[in-house]
Amino acid sequence: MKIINARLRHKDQLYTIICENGYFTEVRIQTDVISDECDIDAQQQLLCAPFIEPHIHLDAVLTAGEPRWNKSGTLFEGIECWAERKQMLSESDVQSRVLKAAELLISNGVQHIRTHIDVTDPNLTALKAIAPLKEKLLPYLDLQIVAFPQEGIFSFPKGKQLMEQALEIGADVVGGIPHFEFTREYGVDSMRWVVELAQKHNKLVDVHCDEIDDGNSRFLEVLATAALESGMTSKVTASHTVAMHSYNNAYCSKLFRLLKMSGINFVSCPTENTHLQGRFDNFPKSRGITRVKELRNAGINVALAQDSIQDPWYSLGNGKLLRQVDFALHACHMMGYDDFKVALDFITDNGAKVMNISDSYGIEVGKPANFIVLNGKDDVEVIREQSDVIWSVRKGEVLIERKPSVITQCPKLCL
Ligand code: 17E
Ligand code: FE2
Repeated sequence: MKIINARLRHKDQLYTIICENGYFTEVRIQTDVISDECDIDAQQQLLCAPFIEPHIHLDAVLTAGEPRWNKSGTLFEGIECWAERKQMLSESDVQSRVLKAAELLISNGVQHIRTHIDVTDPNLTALKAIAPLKEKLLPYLDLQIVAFPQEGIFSFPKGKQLMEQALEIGADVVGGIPHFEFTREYGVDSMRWVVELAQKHNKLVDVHCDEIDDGNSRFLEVLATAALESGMTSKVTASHTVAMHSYNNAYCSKLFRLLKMSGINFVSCPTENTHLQGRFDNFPKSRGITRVKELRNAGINVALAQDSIQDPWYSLGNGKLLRQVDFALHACHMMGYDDFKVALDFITDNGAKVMNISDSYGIEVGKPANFIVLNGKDDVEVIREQSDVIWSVRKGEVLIERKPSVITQCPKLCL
């Protein structure tokens, strides 16, 4: 496959790119625009590595309103609604919804997904339905599965056994939810247990950590310490961490030293948590987003994610990661030109670090020929215009191709 006139991130020149047998074999600078024979003429638009969705609950997609709507808009009512919907799961119900969501994500340029699957179910119905889809979806995307204990590990009957069973069935990542455990002690113990379990089975860790507007929810320090002392470091991710929004600055300043030393990653879900958090506040209401800008400026890896596609927690999920970037830039005061220039890192390279796939991710000779072409020339234009994905190519094969929308009538006002 030959691609011409491609613009790469942070580069001034145009490029010709050759892929053979599913890998990039040449990434060559052009001196000018060319019109050679080719498979894709990128027409001077941005070609970059595929988008990454590093945090989504695929078991719950497309269930909003079933069997009832989350009226309070809180995380906790969402968990109650889901506990009722969970009783109704079957293999075909789960698989058909997951495949619909996967199509939506693929059509929006995503090729790598980390999904949290609830394992607080004695039958593990969702996990058993989704584990075989990893193989089926491989031509289109890579799927990492987190064994996610939605109702707790220490606070749910046979919680530990279910987590262990989930790893046997095919989970790649060990999850946790310390702020939802019955007691602080359970939460602390669960963090140590999760890291030990992951080490024992050579798995990654991704914890829903401190997803609560309680400035006293401090399980992040326990997780980061376990990551540091176990040597698991960047194999560990802390998701949500919204309590950090409510931490006092003196504590947060001390905490950041540990976070840097630990090497752990962060995932923030800005639209979801702005919707779910602040629900117990009077005015002013907290935004419920972790300190994305401050973490990034401290050199800590932060990726952005959607969390939900039309589920009991959030009903407007649409598979478009550019929306998350747009939202985070606004809500986290990242509106400087320097912020814009690297904005796509949040849904590309940073997500790859979370998923521990950086070695095989990116536009470089020798790496798998996975890429997207966007209808915009750089990070700034793509974010501002919320550009469409024009092509998505995987292992040198076209997955999607889209015609950019064309205006057929518009008043001419220019001089
Ligand atoms: N479960 C949870 O604990 N938190 C969330 N944000 C979602 C599910 C979507
Ligand atoms: Fe989540």
